[in-house]
Amino acid sequence: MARHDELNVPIFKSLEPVYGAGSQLEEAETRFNKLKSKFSELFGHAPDIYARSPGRVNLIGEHIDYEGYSVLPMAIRQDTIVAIRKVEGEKVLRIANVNSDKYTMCTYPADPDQEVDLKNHKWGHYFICGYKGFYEYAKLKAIDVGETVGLEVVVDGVVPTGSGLSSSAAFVCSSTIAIMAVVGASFPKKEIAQLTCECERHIGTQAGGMDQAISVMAQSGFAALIDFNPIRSTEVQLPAGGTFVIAHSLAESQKAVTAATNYNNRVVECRLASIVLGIKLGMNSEEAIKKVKTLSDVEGLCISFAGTRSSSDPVLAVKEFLKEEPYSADDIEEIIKEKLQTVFANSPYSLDVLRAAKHFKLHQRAAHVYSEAKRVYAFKDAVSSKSSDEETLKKLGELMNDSHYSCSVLYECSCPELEELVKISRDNGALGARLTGAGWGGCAVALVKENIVPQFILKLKEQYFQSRIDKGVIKKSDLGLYVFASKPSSGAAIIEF
Ligand code: NG1
Repeated sequence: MARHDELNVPIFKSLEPVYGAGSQLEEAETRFNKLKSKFSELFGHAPDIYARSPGRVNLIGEHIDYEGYSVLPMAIRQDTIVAIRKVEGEKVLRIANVNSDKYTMCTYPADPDQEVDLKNHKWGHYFICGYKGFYEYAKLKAIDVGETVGLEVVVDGVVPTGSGLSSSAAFVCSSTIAIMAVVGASFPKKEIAQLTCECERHIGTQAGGMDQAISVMAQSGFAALIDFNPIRSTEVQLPAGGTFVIAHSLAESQKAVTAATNYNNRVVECRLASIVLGIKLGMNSEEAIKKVKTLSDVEGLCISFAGTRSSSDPVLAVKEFLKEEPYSADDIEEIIKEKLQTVFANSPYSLDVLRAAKHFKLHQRAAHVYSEAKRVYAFKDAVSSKSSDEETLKKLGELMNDSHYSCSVLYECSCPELEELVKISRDNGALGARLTGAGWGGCAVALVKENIVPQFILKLKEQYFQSRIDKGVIKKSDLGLYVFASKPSSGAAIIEF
Protein backbone atom coordinates (compact mmCIF):
# COMPACT_ATOMS: atom_id res chain seq x y z
CA MET A 1 0.00 0.00 0.00
CA ALA A 2 1.26 3.50 -0.84
CA ARG A 3 2.39 5.70 2.03
CA HIS A 4 -0.21 8.38 2.76
CA ASP A 5 2.19 11.14 1.70
CA GLU A 6 2.45 9.53 -1.76
CA LEU A 7 -1.31 9.85 -2.34
CA ASN A 8 -2.96 12.86 -3.98
CA VAL A 9 -4.82 15.50 -1.97
CA PRO A 10 -8.24 13.96 -1.23
CA ILE A 11 -11.36 15.27 -3.00
CA PHE A 12 -14.54 15.26 -0.93
CA LYS A 13 -18.17 15.89 -1.84
CA SER A 14 -19.14 16.93 1.67
CA LEU A 15 -17.60 18.61 4.70
CA GLU A 16 -17.82 15.78 7.29
CA PRO A 17 -14.62 13.97 6.24
CA VAL A 18 -12.68 17.19 6.83
CA TYR A 19 -14.40 18.77 9.82
CA GLY A 20 -15.91 15.72 11.55
CA ALA A 21 -19.26 16.09 13.26
CA GLY A 22 -20.55 18.50 15.87
CA SER A 23 -19.80 22.16 16.38
CA GLN A 24 -16.78 22.21 14.05
CA LEU A 25 -18.92 20.96 11.20
CA GLU A 26 -21.62 23.54 11.90
CA GLU A 27 -19.03 26.29 12.00
CA ALA A 28 -17.57 25.04 8.68
CA GLU A 29 -21.01 24.92 7.05
CA THR A 30 -21.62 28.52 8.01
CA ARG A 31 -18.25 29.55 6.58
CA PHE A 32 -18.75 27.71 3.28
CA ASN A 33 -22.25 29.20 2.88
CA LYS A 34 -20.90 32.68 3.51
CA LEU A 35 -18.03 32.11 1.12
CA LYS A 36 -20.39 30.91 -1.61
CA SER A 37 -22.70 33.94 -1.18
CA LYS A 38 -19.75 36.33 -1.24
CA PHE A 39 -18.50 34.66 -4.40
CA SER A 40 -21.90 35.01 -6.12
CA GLU A 41 -22.26 38.59 -4.90
CA LEU A 42 -18.86 39.55 -6.35
CA PHE A 43 -18.68 37.46 -9.50
CA GLY A 44 -22.30 36.49 -10.29
CA HIS A 45 -21.74 32.70 -10.15
CA ALA A 46 -20.84 29.94 -7.71
CA PRO A 47 -17.17 28.82 -7.52
CA ASP A 48 -16.06 25.71 -9.43
CA ILE A 49 -14.25 24.20 -6.48
CA TYR A 50 -12.93 24.84 -2.94
CA ALA A 51 -9.56 23.96 -1.42
CA ARG A 52 -8.68 24.16 2.26
CA SER A 53 -5.41 23.85 4.11
CA PRO A 54 -4.82 24.15 7.89
CA GLY A 55 -2.43 26.14 10.05
CA ARG A 56 -0.11 24.24 12.36
CA VAL A 57 1.49 24.33 15.74
CA ASN A 58 5.07 23.16 15.94
CA LEU A 59 5.54 20.96 18.99
CA ILE A 60 9.33 20.80 18.77
CA GLY A 61 12.09 21.50 16.22
CA GLU A 62 12.29 25.27 15.80
CA HIS A 63 14.40 27.01 13.17
CA ILE A 64 15.97 23.78 12.01
CA ASP A 65 13.89 22.86 8.95
CA TYR A 66 15.91 25.22 6.74
CA GLU A 67 19.04 23.53 8.07
CA GLY A 68 17.76 20.18 6.77
CA TYR A 69 16.65 18.73 10.12
CA SER A 70 13.41 16.94 10.96
CA VAL A 71 10.66 18.73 12.86
CA LEU A 72 7.55 17.60 14.72
CA PRO A 73 4.42 19.73 14.22
CA MET A 74 0.68 19.01 14.13
CA ALA A 75 -2.09 20.62 12.09
CA ILE A 76 -4.67 22.70 13.95
CA ARG A 77 -8.34 23.02 13.06
CA GLN A 78 -8.09 26.65 11.96
CA ASP A 79 -7.64 26.77 8.19
CA THR A 80 -7.83 28.84 5.03
CA ILE A 81 -10.47 28.06 2.41
CA VAL A 82 -10.04 29.24 -1.17
CA ALA A 83 -13.07 29.27 -3.50
CA ILE A 84 -12.05 29.48 -7.14
CA ARG A 85 -13.50 29.66 -10.65
CA LYS A 86 -11.77 29.54 -14.00
CA VAL A 87 -12.62 32.28 -16.52
CA GLU A 88 -11.63 31.18 -20.03
CA GLY A 89 -10.43 33.86 -22.38
CA GLU A 90 -9.57 36.33 -19.58
CA LYS A 91 -6.11 37.20 -18.40
CA VAL A 92 -6.85 38.63 -14.95
CA LEU A 93 -6.66 37.14 -11.45
CA ARG A 94 -9.21 38.69 -9.08
CA ILE A 95 -8.51 37.82 -5.44
CA ALA A 96 -11.16 38.83 -2.91
CA ASN A 97 -11.68 38.02 0.76
CA VAL A 98 -14.79 37.41 2.87
CA ASN A 99 -13.31 39.98 5.25
CA SER A 100 -13.38 42.68 2.58
CA ASP A 101 -13.04 45.56 5.08
CA LYS A 102 -9.60 44.39 6.11
CA TYR A 103 -8.50 42.72 2.85
CA THR A 104 -9.62 44.63 -0.23
CA MET A 105 -9.74 42.93 -3.62
CA CYS A 106 -6.35 42.55 -5.35
CA THR A 107 -6.00 42.09 -9.10
CA TYR A 108 -2.98 40.72 -10.94
CA PRO A 109 -2.28 39.76 -14.53
CA ALA A 110 -2.68 36.03 -15.31
CA ASP A 111 1.06 35.84 -15.90
CA PRO A 112 3.08 33.19 -14.03
CA ASP A 113 6.30 35.07 -14.78
CA GLN A 114 5.26 38.26 -12.98
CA GLU A 115 7.51 39.37 -10.11
CA VAL A 116 6.01 39.60 -6.61
CA ASP A 117 6.27 43.29 -5.70
CA LEU A 118 7.94 42.93 -2.31
CA LYS A 119 8.36 46.67 -1.80
CA ASN A 120 4.60 47.04 -1.93
CA HIS A 121 3.29 44.28 0.32
CA LYS A 122 -0.32 43.19 -0.32
CA TRP A 123 -2.22 40.27 1.19
CA GLY A 124 -2.98 38.89 -2.28
CA HIS A 125 0.75 38.34 -2.90
CA TYR A 126 0.46 35.01 -1.06
CA PHE A 127 -1.94 33.78 -3.73
CA ILE A 128 0.52 34.87 -6.41
CA CYS A 129 3.24 32.86 -4.64
CA GLY A 130 1.08 29.77 -5.17
CA TYR A 131 0.29 30.77 -8.74
CA LYS A 132 3.91 31.30 -9.74
CA GLY A 133 5.09 28.21 -7.86
CA PHE A 134 2.53 25.94 -9.50
CA TYR A 135 3.43 27.06 -13.04
CA GLU A 136 7.17 26.85 -12.30
CA TYR A 137 6.72 23.29 -11.06
CA ALA A 138 4.57 22.26 -14.05
CA LYS A 139 7.25 23.69 -16.36
CA LEU A 140 10.00 21.86 -14.49
CA LYS A 141 8.13 18.58 -14.79
CA ALA A 142 7.22 19.35 -18.44
CA ILE A 143 3.51 19.03 -17.66
CA ASP A 144 1.26 20.74 -20.20
CA VAL A 145 -1.29 22.76 -18.22
CA GLY A 146 -2.56 24.66 -21.27
CA GLU A 147 -2.93 28.40 -21.78
CA THR A 148 -3.16 30.52 -18.64
CA VAL A 149 -6.72 31.53 -17.79
CA GLY A 150 -8.37 34.22 -15.68
CA LEU A 151 -9.29 33.26 -12.13
CA GLU A 152 -11.93 34.51 -9.73
CA VAL A 153 -11.06 33.80 -6.13
CA VAL A 154 -12.53 34.41 -2.68
CA VAL A 155 -10.52 33.56 0.43
CA ASP A 156 -11.67 32.85 3.98
CA GLY A 157 -8.83 32.43 6.48
CA VAL A 158 -9.28 31.87 10.22
CA VAL A 159 -5.68 31.07 11.19
CA PRO A 160 -4.63 34.10 13.28
CA THR A 161 -2.06 36.10 11.29
CA GLY A 162 1.43 36.85 12.62
CA SER A 163 0.90 34.24 15.30
CA GLY A 164 3.46 31.56 14.45
CA LEU A 165 0.61 29.24 13.43
CA SER A 166 1.39 29.42 9.73
CA SER A 167 -1.46 31.45 8.38
CA SER A 168 0.80 32.17 5.41
CA ALA A 169 1.39 28.48 4.63
CA ALA A 170 -2.34 27.74 5.02
CA PHE A 171 -3.04 30.48 2.48
CA VAL A 172 -0.25 29.52 0.05
CA CYS A 173 -1.11 25.80 0.19
CA SER A 174 -4.87 26.26 -0.21
CA SER A 175 -4.23 28.68 -3.11
CA THR A 176 -1.83 26.32 -4.87
CA ILE A 177 -4.14 23.33 -4.45
CA ALA A 178 -7.14 25.36 -5.64
CA ILE A 179 -5.23 26.49 -8.74
CA MET A 180 -4.12 22.93 -9.47
CA ALA A 181 -7.63 21.58 -9.04
CA VAL A 182 -9.24 24.19 -11.25
CA VAL A 183 -6.77 23.66 -14.11
CA GLY A 184 -7.05 19.88 -13.76
CA ALA A 185 -3.55 19.05 -12.47
CA SER A 186 -2.79 16.79 -9.53
CA PHE A 187 0.39 15.62 -7.81
CA PRO A 188 1.14 13.47 -4.76
CA LYS A 189 1.00 15.30 -1.43
CA LYS A 190 4.76 15.09 -0.85
CA GLU A 191 5.39 16.84 -4.18
CA ILE A 192 2.87 19.54 -3.31
CA ALA A 193 4.59 19.97 0.06
CA GLN A 194 7.88 20.56 -1.73
CA LEU A 195 6.49 22.87 -4.37
CA THR A 196 4.47 25.00 -1.94
CA CYS A 197 7.64 25.52 0.10
CA GLU A 198 9.33 26.90 -3.00
CA CYS A 199 6.18 29.00 -3.61
CA GLU A 200 6.41 30.77 -0.30
CA ARG A 201 10.01 31.82 -0.92
CA HIS A 202 8.59 34.28 -3.49
CA ILE A 203 7.37 36.36 -0.52
CA GLY A 204 10.96 37.00 0.55
CA THR A 205 11.63 34.60 3.43
CA GLN A 206 14.11 31.78 3.00
CA ALA A 207 11.80 29.38 4.79
CA GLY A 208 12.26 25.69 5.41
CA GLY A 209 9.40 23.41 4.41
CA MET A 210 7.79 22.52 7.74
CA ASP A 211 4.60 24.56 7.50
CA GLN A 212 3.64 23.57 4.00
CA ALA A 213 4.56 19.93 4.65
CA ILE A 214 2.28 19.55 7.67
CA SER A 215 -0.49 21.65 6.14
CA VAL A 216 -0.61 19.42 3.06
CA MET A 217 0.19 16.02 4.62
CA ALA A 218 -1.38 16.09 8.12
CA GLN A 219 -3.65 13.28 9.22
CA SER A 220 -6.42 13.75 11.74
CA GLY A 221 -5.48 12.46 15.19
CA PHE A 222 -1.71 12.45 14.60
CA ALA A 223 1.20 14.81 14.91
CA ALA A 224 3.92 14.17 12.30
CA LEU A 225 7.65 13.78 12.09
CA ILE A 226 8.57 15.69 8.93
CA ASP A 227 11.88 14.80 7.29
CA PHE A 228 13.45 16.80 4.47
CA ASN A 229 15.60 15.93 1.45
CA PRO A 230 13.47 14.13 0.45
CA ILE A 231 10.39 15.44 2.17
CA ARG A 232 8.40 12.78 4.02
CA SER A 233 5.87 12.60 6.81
CA THR A 234 5.55 9.89 9.45
CA GLU A 235 2.60 9.91 11.80
CA VAL A 236 3.22 10.31 15.52
CA GLN A 237 0.58 9.20 18.02
CA LEU A 238 0.76 11.47 21.07
CA PRO A 239 0.30 9.91 24.53
CA ALA A 240 -3.13 9.92 26.13
CA GLY A 241 -3.86 12.34 28.95
CA GLY A 242 -2.06 15.41 27.57
CA THR A 243 -3.42 18.36 25.61
CA PHE A 244 -1.64 21.15 23.80
CA VAL A 245 -2.91 24.60 24.68
CA ILE A 246 -2.02 27.40 22.29
CA ALA A 247 -1.97 30.99 23.49
CA HIS A 248 -1.22 34.12 21.51
CA SER A 249 1.23 36.57 23.09
CA LEU A 250 -0.58 39.35 21.16
CA ALA A 251 2.79 40.59 19.90
CA GLU A 252 2.44 40.27 16.13
CA SER A 253 5.42 38.69 14.42
CA GLN A 254 5.82 40.50 11.11
CA LYS A 255 8.05 37.92 9.51
CA ALA A 256 8.09 39.27 5.96
CA VAL A 257 8.77 42.83 7.11
CA THR A 258 11.53 42.00 9.61
CA ALA A 259 13.14 39.26 7.48
CA ALA A 260 16.51 41.00 7.07
CA THR A 261 17.15 41.33 10.81
CA ASN A 262 15.32 38.29 12.13
CA TYR A 263 14.39 35.22 10.09
CA ASN A 264 16.72 35.58 7.11
CA ASN A 265 19.47 36.86 9.40
CA ARG A 266 19.43 33.52 11.23
CA VAL A 267 19.50 31.62 7.92
CA VAL A 268 22.64 33.58 6.94
CA GLU A 269 24.26 33.10 10.36
CA CYS A 270 23.71 29.34 10.12
CA ARG A 271 25.26 29.25 6.64
CA LEU A 272 28.30 31.18 7.87
CA ALA A 273 28.61 28.95 10.94
CA SER A 274 28.54 25.87 8.72
CA ILE A 275 31.20 27.24 6.32
CA VAL A 276 33.49 28.22 9.21
CA LEU A 277 33.02 24.79 10.85
CA GLY A 278 33.74 23.09 7.51
CA ILE A 279 37.00 25.01 7.18
CA LYS A 280 38.06 24.47 10.79
CA LEU A 281 37.38 20.77 10.34
CA GLY A 282 39.61 20.43 7.33
CA MET A 283 37.84 21.63 4.18
CA ASN A 284 39.58 24.21 2.04
CA SER A 285 37.73 27.49 1.90
CA GLU A 286 36.77 27.33 -1.77
CA GLU A 287 35.25 23.88 -1.32
CA ALA A 288 33.43 24.89 1.88
CA ILE A 289 31.89 27.98 0.29
CA LYS A 290 30.80 26.02 -2.75
CA LYS A 291 29.50 22.87 -1.08
CA VAL A 292 28.37 23.71 2.42
CA LYS A 293 24.86 25.14 2.55
CA THR A 294 23.55 24.10 5.95
CA LEU A 295 24.71 22.91 9.34
CA SER A 296 23.50 19.41 8.47
CA ASP A 297 26.11 19.38 5.66
CA VAL A 298 28.96 19.56 8.21
CA GLU A 299 27.34 17.51 10.95
CA GLY A 300 29.34 14.42 9.91
CA LEU A 301 32.61 16.33 10.32
CA CYS A 302 31.49 17.66 13.71
CA ILE A 303 30.55 14.16 14.88
CA SER A 304 33.91 12.77 13.71
CA PHE A 305 35.59 15.48 15.75
CA ALA A 306 33.42 14.64 18.76
CA GLY A 307 34.50 11.01 18.28
CA THR A 308 38.06 12.02 19.13
CA ARG A 309 36.64 13.07 22.53
CA SER A 310 34.61 9.87 22.95
CA SER A 311 31.36 11.62 22.15
CA SER A 312 28.96 11.85 19.22
CA ASP A 313 27.66 15.31 20.04
CA PRO A 314 28.30 17.86 17.22
CA VAL A 315 27.99 20.68 19.78
CA LEU A 316 31.49 19.74 20.98
CA ALA A 317 32.86 20.97 17.65
CA VAL A 318 30.85 24.18 18.01
CA LYS A 319 32.39 24.75 21.44
CA GLU A 320 35.87 24.04 20.15
CA PHE A 321 35.83 25.95 16.86
CA LEU A 322 33.31 28.80 17.08
CA LYS A 323 34.00 31.60 19.53
CA GLU A 324 31.17 32.78 21.76
CA GLU A 325 31.82 36.46 21.10
CA PRO A 326 29.98 37.79 18.05
CA TYR A 327 31.98 37.75 14.81
CA SER A 328 32.39 40.86 12.67
CA ALA A 329 32.17 40.51 8.88
CA ASP A 330 35.96 41.05 8.79
CA ASP A 331 36.55 38.20 11.28
CA ILE A 332 34.62 35.81 9.08
CA GLU A 333 36.14 37.01 5.81
CA GLU A 334 39.58 36.39 7.26
CA ILE A 335 38.68 32.77 8.06
CA ILE A 336 36.86 31.97 4.83
CA LYS A 337 39.19 34.05 2.62
CA GLU A 338 36.30 35.53 0.67
CA LYS A 339 34.07 38.62 0.81
CA LEU A 340 30.65 37.89 2.34
CA GLN A 341 29.03 39.79 -0.53
CA THR A 342 30.60 37.30 -2.92
CA VAL A 343 29.47 34.26 -0.94
CA PHE A 344 25.87 35.47 -1.05
CA ALA A 345 26.02 37.18 -4.45
CA ASN A 346 23.13 35.06 -5.82
CA SER A 347 20.78 35.68 -2.92
CA PRO A 348 19.30 39.19 -2.76
CA TYR A 349 17.61 38.38 0.59
CA SER A 350 20.95 37.44 2.12
CA LEU A 351 22.54 40.61 0.78
CA ASP A 352 19.80 42.54 2.61
CA VAL A 353 20.84 40.67 5.77
CA LEU A 354 24.50 41.63 5.29
CA ARG A 355 23.57 45.29 4.89
CA ALA A 356 21.53 45.22 8.12
CA ALA A 357 23.81 43.05 10.31
CA LYS A 358 26.26 44.51 12.81
CA HIS A 359 27.72 41.16 13.81
CA PHE A 360 27.09 37.43 13.55
CA LYS A 361 26.57 35.00 16.46
CA LEU A 362 27.80 31.77 14.93
CA HIS A 363 28.47 29.77 18.11
CA GLN A 364 25.02 30.33 19.61
CA ARG A 365 23.07 29.67 16.40
CA ALA A 366 24.93 26.44 15.60
CA ALA A 367 24.61 25.20 19.21
CA HIS A 368 20.85 25.79 19.02
CA VAL A 369 20.41 23.98 15.70
CA TYR A 370 22.39 20.87 16.65
CA SER A 371 20.81 20.57 20.10
CA GLU A 372 17.27 21.24 18.83
CA ALA A 373 17.68 18.60 16.11
CA LYS A 374 18.50 16.07 18.84
CA ARG A 375 15.50 17.10 20.91
CA VAL A 376 13.16 16.29 18.02
CA TYR A 377 14.39 12.69 18.00
CA ALA A 378 14.29 12.53 21.79
CA PHE A 379 10.63 13.66 21.59
CA LYS A 380 9.84 11.02 18.95
CA ASP A 381 11.67 8.33 20.96
CA ALA A 382 9.84 9.30 24.16
CA VAL A 383 6.50 8.99 22.38
CA SER A 384 7.32 5.52 21.06
CA SER A 385 8.94 4.30 24.30
CA LYS A 386 7.32 1.78 26.61
CA SER A 387 7.15 4.23 29.53
CA SER A 388 3.79 5.08 31.09
CA ASP A 389 1.81 7.95 29.53
CA GLU A 390 2.46 9.95 32.69
CA GLU A 391 6.25 9.55 32.40
CA THR A 392 6.19 10.21 28.67
CA LEU A 393 4.24 13.42 29.10
CA LYS A 394 6.71 14.57 31.73
CA LYS A 395 9.63 13.89 29.39
CA LEU A 396 7.91 15.72 26.48
CA GLY A 397 7.32 18.70 28.75
CA GLU A 398 11.00 18.81 29.74
CA LEU A 399 12.08 18.69 26.10
CA MET A 400 9.71 21.55 25.28
CA ASN A 401 11.16 23.61 28.13
CA ASP A 402 14.71 22.92 26.93
CA SER A 403 13.70 23.88 23.40
CA HIS A 404 12.29 27.18 24.63
CA TYR A 405 15.46 27.97 26.55
CA SER A 406 17.53 27.33 23.45
CA CYS A 407 15.25 29.45 21.22
CA SER A 408 15.25 32.23 23.74
CA VAL A 409 18.90 32.34 24.83
CA LEU A 410 20.87 30.88 21.91
CA TYR A 411 18.67 31.72 18.92
CA GLU A 412 17.20 34.93 20.38
CA CYS A 413 13.85 34.55 18.67
CA SER A 414 11.67 35.14 21.72
CA CYS A 415 10.29 38.46 23.02
CA PRO A 416 9.20 39.77 26.46
CA GLU A 417 5.54 38.86 25.87
CA LEU A 418 6.39 35.24 24.97
CA GLU A 419 8.66 34.97 28.01
CA GLU A 420 5.82 36.16 30.24
CA LEU A 421 3.33 33.75 28.68
CA VAL A 422 5.69 30.78 28.97
CA LYS A 423 6.38 31.59 32.63
CA ILE A 424 2.69 31.96 33.46
CA SER A 425 2.01 28.64 31.70
CA ARG A 426 4.64 26.83 33.75
CA ASP A 427 3.55 28.50 36.99
CA ASN A 428 0.05 27.18 36.39
CA GLY A 429 0.92 23.54 35.94
CA ALA A 430 2.05 23.13 32.31
CA LEU A 431 4.36 20.13 31.97
CA GLY A 432 6.29 22.20 29.43
CA ALA A 433 5.80 25.42 27.49
CA ARG A 434 7.62 27.05 24.61
CA LEU A 435 7.31 29.60 21.85
CA THR A 436 6.14 28.02 18.61
CA GLY A 437 6.91 28.94 15.01
CA ALA A 438 9.36 31.61 14.00
CA GLY A 439 8.99 33.55 17.28
CA TRP A 440 9.63 37.28 17.82
CA GLY A 441 5.96 37.37 18.81
CA GLY A 442 3.12 35.04 17.97
CA CYS A 443 2.07 32.04 20.03
CA ALA A 444 3.31 29.82 22.81
CA VAL A 445 2.29 26.17 23.12
CA ALA A 446 1.93 24.44 26.49
CA LEU A 447 1.56 20.74 27.24
CA VAL A 448 -1.06 20.40 29.93
CA LYS A 449 -2.65 17.39 31.63
CA GLU A 450 -6.10 16.94 30.13
CA ASN A 451 -7.89 17.11 33.49
CA ILE A 452 -6.62 20.61 34.28
CA VAL A 453 -7.15 22.21 30.83
CA PRO A 454 -10.24 24.35 31.70
CA GLN A 455 -8.65 25.68 34.87
CA PHE A 456 -5.32 26.25 33.09
CA ILE A 457 -6.99 28.31 30.36
CA LEU A 458 -8.85 30.27 33.02
CA LYS A 459 -5.57 31.12 34.75
CA LEU A 460 -4.02 32.30 31.49
CA LYS A 461 -7.03 34.50 30.92
CA GLU A 462 -6.74 36.01 34.38
CA GLN A 463 -2.98 36.38 34.52
CA TYR A 464 -2.08 37.21 30.91
CA PHE A 465 -5.10 38.34 28.94
CA GLN A 466 -7.20 40.30 31.44
CA SER A 467 -4.79 43.23 31.66
CA ARG A 468 -4.72 43.35 27.84
CA ILE A 469 -8.51 43.34 27.71
CA ASP A 470 -8.54 46.19 30.24
CA LYS A 471 -6.12 48.16 28.03
CA GLY A 472 -8.32 47.54 24.98
CA VAL A 473 -5.71 45.43 23.13
CA ILE A 474 -8.32 42.69 22.54
CA LYS A 475 -12.02 42.27 23.17
CA LYS A 476 -13.16 39.85 25.86
CA SER A 477 -15.56 38.28 23.37
CA ASP A 478 -12.59 37.37 21.11
CA LEU A 479 -10.64 35.50 23.80
CA GLY A 480 -11.42 32.12 22.23
CA LEU A 481 -9.38 33.17 19.20
CA TYR A 482 -6.29 33.82 21.32
CA VAL A 483 -6.22 30.90 23.74
CA PHE A 484 -7.51 27.43 22.93
CA ALA A 485 -6.78 23.71 23.30
CA SER A 486 -5.96 21.90 20.09
CA LYS A 487 -6.10 18.32 18.85
CA PRO A 488 -4.18 17.17 15.74
CA SER A 489 -6.37 17.99 12.72
CA SER A 490 -6.52 16.82 9.12
CA GLY A 491 -4.46 18.18 6.23
CA ALA A 492 -5.35 19.79 2.92
CA ALA A 493 -8.46 18.78 0.97
CA ILE A 494 -10.36 19.71 -2.16
CA ILE A 495 -14.10 20.08 -1.81
CA GLU A 496 -16.48 19.82 -4.76
CA PHE A 497 -20.17 20.22 -4.06
P1 NG1 B 1 6.16 30.57 10.95
O1 NG1 B 1 5.91 30.32 12.35
O2 NG1 B 1 5.02 30.16 10.09
O3 NG1 B 1 6.62 31.94 10.72
C1 NG1 B 1 8.64 29.90 10.09
C2 NG1 B 1 8.97 29.11 8.82
C3 NG1 B 1 9.19 27.63 9.11
C4 NG1 B 1 10.17 27.43 10.25
C5 NG1 B 1 9.73 28.28 11.46
C6 NG1 B 1 10.70 28.21 12.61
C7 NG1 B 1 7.81 30.12 6.92
C8 NG1 B 1 6.69 30.01 5.98
N1 NG1 B 1 7.89 29.22 7.87
O4 NG1 B 1 7.35 29.54 10.53
O5 NG1 B 1 9.65 26.99 7.93
O6 NG1 B 1 11.48 27.73 9.85
O7 NG1 B 1 9.58 29.65 11.11
O8 NG1 B 1 10.84 26.92 13.05
O9 NG1 B 1 8.63 31.04 6.82
